[in-house]
Amino acid sequence: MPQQPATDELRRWVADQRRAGQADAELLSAMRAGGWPDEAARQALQPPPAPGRSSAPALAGPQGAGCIDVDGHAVTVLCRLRKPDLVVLGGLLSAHECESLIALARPRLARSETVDTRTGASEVNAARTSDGMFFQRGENPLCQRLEQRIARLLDWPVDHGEGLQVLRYRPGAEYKPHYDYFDPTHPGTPAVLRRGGQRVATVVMYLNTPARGGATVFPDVGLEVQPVQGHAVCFGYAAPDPATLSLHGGAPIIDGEKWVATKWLRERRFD
Ligand code: PD2
Ligand code: ZN
Repeated sequence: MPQQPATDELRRWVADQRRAGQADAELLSAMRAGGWPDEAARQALQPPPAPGRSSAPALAGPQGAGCIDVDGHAVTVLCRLRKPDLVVLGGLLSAHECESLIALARPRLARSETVDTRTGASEVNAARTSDGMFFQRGENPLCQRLEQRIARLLDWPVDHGEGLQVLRYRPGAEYKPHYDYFDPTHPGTPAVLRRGGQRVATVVMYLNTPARGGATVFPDVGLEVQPVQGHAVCFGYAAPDPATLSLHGGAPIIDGEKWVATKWLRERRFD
């Protein structure tokens, strides 16, 4: 929990300033200069969570220890952490589902792009040397089934999720440490947030077991999750803030290939 959450009054002030044409980066500086803690200032720039729903899926909560039945599919909890809010799951996908997703994605791979939050445009990024593609949400029965499973497991609506992304890493390819949320101080972020709001959680699903290398790493806490076919690492970040310790990356592949599917969850409907 934040030490001092954004108050309604602070949110009203932000709304007034935005109407007056102030950019979020300026508002953030003004709040910091006014003595607001970083987390409260960043929160005030985000829409408040919908009533009855927390701002991110609860992953490391007390519920669902051991083996979880998700619509007849057995998923095992292999590891839980509270900071970052993270679980490692076994058997989220069957081997057949992994192979099918790879077969559907392979012909559509292109050099991976990331969103440049200064412009809102996608561009090739040297920090990410994989090939990738996006499925539309619900594009085929397999995507629908996996989206439904993730929604049930994390208790987060299907329509709050982006379409599945598939990445292939070849030897030497990596994804340098980064945050998956959009940086609220970047000028292009408000445009990106108009569609679905912030990202609040990530599910990285391993579609194969690489021969060597390719762990998903969390440098702030020294955690390395080894990719194993069908396993997944899910982590939440209730605020777009480094204090969530959600910094993570894909370590270089040393031998063989690594295939993952990533699902990002948004705070609101993503249409
Ligand atoms: O492939 C991974 O391990 C990885 C690491 C960091 C994937 C992502 N980020 C991502 O898709 O955001
Ligand atoms: Zn990531």
